[in-house]
Amino acid sequence: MIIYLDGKYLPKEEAKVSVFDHGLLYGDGVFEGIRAYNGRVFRLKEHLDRLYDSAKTIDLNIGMSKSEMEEVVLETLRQNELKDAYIRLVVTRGVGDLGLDPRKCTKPTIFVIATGWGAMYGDLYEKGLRAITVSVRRNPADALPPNVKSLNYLNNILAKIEANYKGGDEAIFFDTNGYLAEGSGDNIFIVKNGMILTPHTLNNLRGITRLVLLEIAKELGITVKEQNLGYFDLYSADEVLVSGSAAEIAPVTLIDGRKIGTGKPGPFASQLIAAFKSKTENEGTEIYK
Ligand code: PXG
Repeated sequence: MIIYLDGKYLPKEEAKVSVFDHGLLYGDGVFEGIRAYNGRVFRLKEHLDRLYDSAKTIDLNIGMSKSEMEEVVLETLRQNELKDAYIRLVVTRGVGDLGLDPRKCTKPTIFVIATGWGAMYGDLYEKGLRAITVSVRRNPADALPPNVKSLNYLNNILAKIEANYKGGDEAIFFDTNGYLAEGSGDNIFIVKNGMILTPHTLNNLRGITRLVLLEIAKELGITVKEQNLGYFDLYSADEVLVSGSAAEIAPVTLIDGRKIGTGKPGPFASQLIAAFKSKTENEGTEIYK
């Protein structure tokens, strides 16, 4: 495995970062999780735009243009001879001292890992996920905006731990106002009376897969409403779905022990998953031109 690290393509064993890196010491940095399918990187531009917007929000200067970064991602895939891959692109504040002052970090650390990774939820795409609504709330937008894809994932990890203990495959977050927010690593959708309902994006990550799902819904002529949602909408849904670059599109069939709809993945899930598969197989930035 070859890793890109700060201008070099290195064997995995040699790709090491400092213990003084603020990405490690404080979770100070940003990242993207991207997939490549069939020799193409899916929605690369969107991922790069979000990476740079996240960095801008935390006042982190990546010091490399988006087109240079695009080439680094593609070259990492080529170095590893990958056609289908999961790509982790990380930019940290860089090496500093033991104080948290980011001004001490003069150069960001940039690395890209590319590896083969199949379906995250295995056979649950056919069976459906068991989800748990967790007591831990999504970070409020006026504290750490969930729109920033930061290296500080403790909020999400606390949610995942709670879901794990309660027998769930995924956690479902509400925000501090009691509105439905998202999963620990995916966005959430409710199907009700033939419509797709999903929260606005102030209390969740602006998922790239979320936008793809909304695009597919439009192409299929399905009405989508972005609105505040609560427990009522979740428990009484006909279908519930989650979306993410890692998770792709997955049906949720059990929430807090209650069956959603029939308790089996529904027709919207299968239709959206099929359309998503066709898009991922046919669209994206070519790796080997
Ligand atoms: N919400 C959160 C909190 C996320 O972390 C999404 C939504 C979906 O966004 P995209 O743009 O991917 O559709 C994410 C992304 C993992 C893993 O290993 C999860 C994500 C990213 C990378 C890895 O579980 N979630």
